[in-house]
Amino acid sequence: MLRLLLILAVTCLTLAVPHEKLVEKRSSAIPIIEEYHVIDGQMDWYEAKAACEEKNWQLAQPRTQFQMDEIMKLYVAGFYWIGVSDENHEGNFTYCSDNHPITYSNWDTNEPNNEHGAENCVEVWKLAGKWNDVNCTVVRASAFCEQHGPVCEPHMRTFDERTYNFQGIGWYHLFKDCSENPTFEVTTKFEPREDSTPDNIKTRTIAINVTVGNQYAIIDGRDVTTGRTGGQVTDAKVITVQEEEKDIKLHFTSKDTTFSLKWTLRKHALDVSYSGSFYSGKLCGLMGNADDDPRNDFQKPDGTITKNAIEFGESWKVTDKK
Ligand SMILES: [Ca+2]
Ligand SMILES: [Ca+2]
Ligand SMILES: [Ca+2]
Repeated sequence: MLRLLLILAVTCLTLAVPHEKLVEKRSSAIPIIEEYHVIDGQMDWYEAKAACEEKNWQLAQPRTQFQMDEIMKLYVAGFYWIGVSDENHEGNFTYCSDNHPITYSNWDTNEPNNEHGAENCVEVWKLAGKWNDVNCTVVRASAFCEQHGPVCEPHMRTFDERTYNFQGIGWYHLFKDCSENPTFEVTTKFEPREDSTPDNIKTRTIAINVTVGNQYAIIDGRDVTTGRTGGQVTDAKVITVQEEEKDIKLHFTSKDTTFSLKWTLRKHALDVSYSGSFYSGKLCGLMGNADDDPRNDFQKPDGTITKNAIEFGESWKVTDKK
């Protein structure tokens, strides 16, 4: 069995290249918004959120004044929910899709005031796009939704060939051993490419860490370090790294399976393939579980499955690594 994955930040033209699978990564911090929509109605915040998600949109989460201005082109009158709340931690407003702290706000005078100690959801209530915190269960507002564009951007693709939009920044578990006695993990660090703009983040891989048992390889750009964290020096070497002119190739073997990574630095492309059967359904991370079923690939570390690509992607963030 041979599987391939490619993290590649390129245009759609590359889609035509045979045998290569694109990995689309899209920012959790600043998603690419294709379009804003209004769903009219008298809803509470949760109903509004569900109404957007029903259409495969999300409650609008304005992250810049430009985005707020775009949203307000749809404003007619009255109240409209947006995807901002401080439900999780009083006073710390976050975006509902990824729980990241808000990077932009447009509070009305004397807001947010958390009136009666129970105002945790945000509505837009004036033509100037001003925000008010209000009780999430108040049934009075329409929904501002945002639609994220898939189109021709680079994308992630799992071992089971599920594509998704995720451009997280920082260290993530690309894939790891989730069998009973796990032995390896592969983490990658993503950062924005030079041609990213605030409204259109495109990330690339800048470093890869592989650990297999007590052996490790750290690839940081062109710098490669391998070693072991104890154990017998006579242990067979299980990670091999080949540095070539255009790419760095890494192989490691666990059980009956050999994993191969090929990182083509200038193309910002990371190819992953494996041959073997032991790890079918026993992998986890951004590349899913490799059981041939793409539907269950958005499994989070706690075992639950989400439909939300950003929630899935962020759940595999390595939080203790800079
Ligand atoms: Ca509050
Ligand atoms: Ca208020
Ligand atoms: Ca799967």
